[in-house]
Amino acid sequence: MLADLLPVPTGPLTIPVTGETAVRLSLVIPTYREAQNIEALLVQLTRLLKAALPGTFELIVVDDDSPDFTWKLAQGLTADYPHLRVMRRTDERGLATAVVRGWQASRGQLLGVIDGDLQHPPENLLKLLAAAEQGADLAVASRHTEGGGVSTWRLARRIVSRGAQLIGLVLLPGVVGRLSDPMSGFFVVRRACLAGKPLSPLGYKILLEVLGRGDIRTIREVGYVFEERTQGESKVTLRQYGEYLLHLLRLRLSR
Ligand SMILES: Nc1nc2c(ncn2[C@@H]2O[C@H](COP(=O)(O)OP(=O)(O)OP(=O)(O)O)[C@@H](O)[C@H]2O)c(=O)[nH]1
Ligand SMILES: [Mg+2]
Repeated sequence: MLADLLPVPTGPLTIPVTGETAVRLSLVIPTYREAQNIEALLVQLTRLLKAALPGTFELIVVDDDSPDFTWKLAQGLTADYPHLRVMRRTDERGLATAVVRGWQASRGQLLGVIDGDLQHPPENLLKLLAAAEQGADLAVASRHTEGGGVSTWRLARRIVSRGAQLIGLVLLPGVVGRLSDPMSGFFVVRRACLAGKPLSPLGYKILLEVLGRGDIRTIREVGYVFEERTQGESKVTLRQYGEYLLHLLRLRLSR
């Protein structure tokens, strides 16, 4: 039988009540029009995590009512995948808030996020988990540390990406300067570092919100290569750059 869709949660991110804490990792996969990728990704993640964390992980797809029915495809797998939960949002949109809603609905001691388009190689998750097990509050997959890279990005995109990081460094040095890849969308964080914090991100960069509002003491970075998309389309437009600047300003004003 298929599982029901998860209701969209409201209220703060809480520490799960005792009994439910058996979930070690809740990994959120934000999706918008990823019908061509979602099944392959869920198959790979399931294989990997069944071996690494048998019975103690959950995958949470948070889809913004994709016209290609990504949410429905994911829901179709729930009969075989009891560790999979699916949320379909219709009243709110945006990558970063999707991640927060997924975490709010989750039960894990560790909270993670990975893109739904296979650009984040799933096997790197094991290195992130190892870093968390060794005590890191936040373990980030980084393109700019040893072993990291951006495959075949054009020069223009590299410059824009680094330029955005520089602006972040000027506006929020204490946040953006804490690691080599503050724009990463692939990381694992201890739930206790975020519980009770007012998370209200804007745009794409959920990691900025985690760094800016969380109680993060130790950070580990793990190098990975950001792969090219082979299926589906990027959703990045100029709008995301504008939202990034507003997000930086909002975080700066809240400090
Ligand atoms: N729920 C939700 N997911 C989104 C939204 N926008 C993007 N995503 C998902 O977030 C992930 C990253 O988005 P992409 O558009 O691939 O952005 P990117 O990987 O940073 O950039 P590219 O290299 O251009 O693909 C993918 O899984 C998208 O489907 C959104 O508004 N809502
Ligand atoms: Mg992508």
